[in-house]
Amino acid sequence: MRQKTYDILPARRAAFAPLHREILGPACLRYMLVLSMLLRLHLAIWLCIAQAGCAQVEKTTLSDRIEEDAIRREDPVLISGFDIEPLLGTSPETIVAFRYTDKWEQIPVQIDQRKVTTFANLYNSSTLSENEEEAKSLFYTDENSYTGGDDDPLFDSDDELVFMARDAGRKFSSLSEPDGVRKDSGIEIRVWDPLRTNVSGYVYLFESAGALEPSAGRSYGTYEFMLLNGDYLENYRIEGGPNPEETWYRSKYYERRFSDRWKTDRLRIKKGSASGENIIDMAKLMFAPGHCDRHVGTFNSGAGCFAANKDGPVRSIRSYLGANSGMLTQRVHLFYESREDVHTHLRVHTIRGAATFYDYKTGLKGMRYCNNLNPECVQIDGKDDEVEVGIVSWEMIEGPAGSMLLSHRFISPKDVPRTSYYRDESPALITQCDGDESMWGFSGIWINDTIPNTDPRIEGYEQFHVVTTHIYEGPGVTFHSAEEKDNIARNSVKASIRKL
Ligand SMILES: [Ca+2]
Ligand SMILES: [Ca+2]
Ligand SMILES: [Ca+2]
Ligand SMILES: [Ca+2]
Repeated sequence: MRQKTYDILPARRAAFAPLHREILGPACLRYMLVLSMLLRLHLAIWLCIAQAGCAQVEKTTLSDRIEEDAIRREDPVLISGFDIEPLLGTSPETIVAFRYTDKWEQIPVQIDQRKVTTFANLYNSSTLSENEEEAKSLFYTDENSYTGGDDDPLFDSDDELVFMARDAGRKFSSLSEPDGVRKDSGIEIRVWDPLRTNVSGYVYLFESAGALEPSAGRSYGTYEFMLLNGDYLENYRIEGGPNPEETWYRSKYYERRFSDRWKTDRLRIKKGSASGENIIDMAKLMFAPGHCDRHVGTFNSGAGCFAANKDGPVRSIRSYLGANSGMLTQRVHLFYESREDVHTHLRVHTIRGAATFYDYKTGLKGMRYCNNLNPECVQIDGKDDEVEVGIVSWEMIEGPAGSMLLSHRFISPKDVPRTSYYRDESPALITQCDGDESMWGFSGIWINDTIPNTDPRIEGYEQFHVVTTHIYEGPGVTFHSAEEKDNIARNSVKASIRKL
């Protein structure tokens, strides 16, 4: 809108110019110049009002801006209890959220309770070796796993509150609080984009007076944890699988299937004009390509457990452990409507390397692969390509079945010696540990060097935590846009709070 205002004025000025010089005399010219300036000023003001351009520029909120350029639509705002002190001690079922536009609108908010507990507890004890008593971590709680519920059922400092950035509204400028909330319970959360510090949005948290639900009657996705052998607590084979599943996360924009703890073998993108075909053969893990002593299949047949499975209105959670001798090695999937954050916590004795790959669906047509080192995307067609390897920060596949951007972030340690890997070969010339016999755009991160001890049960361990943010889009995401999305994934939305 603002751009339009600027475009129109010079055009008007040009149209007046010949009139000034050629038709009119000097006195009349001065008069006309003043008149024309006044007219211009008037026109500018009029355009501002008519297009609601000027008055709203100052007031533009994060959510307005998001509507305009579709940025930050995917992103959550995460706040731990520690940072919302006034809310501590409130029952999570009574915390509700609103945005203010010209009226109050309820938005979905979710509280995920967490607690510090031992790994032995998650494994229902006895299966771990002796030193495990000291080994603890912070986990999302789940009544349907051995993690159990939170020791403090109220909102406490290690619990996490989440809502979507795009649900933010304007700064509240009304005298009345929303209906159905407890008086004077309001908290203002200002959210802003660290990449555009002049743009803010606001979300208001209240305690429900009784009738309002945190979900606001909406849900951005559905997670159905389905074990084929029956309920987890009674039937899960913790000491060794297989533990077949038919578990799905589904949202408006994508769906992913798990058929065992570490095995995810269906992924469909439904955003934009994406065809909705399954794009993956499997997500794969191993020490190194072609080395099958440890891989997804052996992880699933070894000991393991779930810390949490949760279907929530804002996001869903799948958290599990157990990768052979890395019994404490953990993966957490946080599913949002068009984004998925996959956290890997390696907790194992010194190992000779580790690799995480996607192998795409054999025969899937028209898809291309690129990453930050390879701006010229290559065709995924079962015929090998020239691809430069090195430290990649992001990767993308794009085509008729949609786009998936993978933004990799090493949280701890920051610098892990590593390289990337790409192979497009059908049939494959090296052993496939899992999945079919082709490497169809097989690609990802390969730590091709010794990783020192990361097991907290062994003295002198190092933390190892890596996150891969998956952004799901329709076909046609460009290299430039992928770079931008990667940058966004690295700069999460910020929040600050104020008691009303
Ligand atoms: Ca807690
Ligand atoms: Ca709690
Ligand atoms: Ca190729
Ligand atoms: Ca394959």
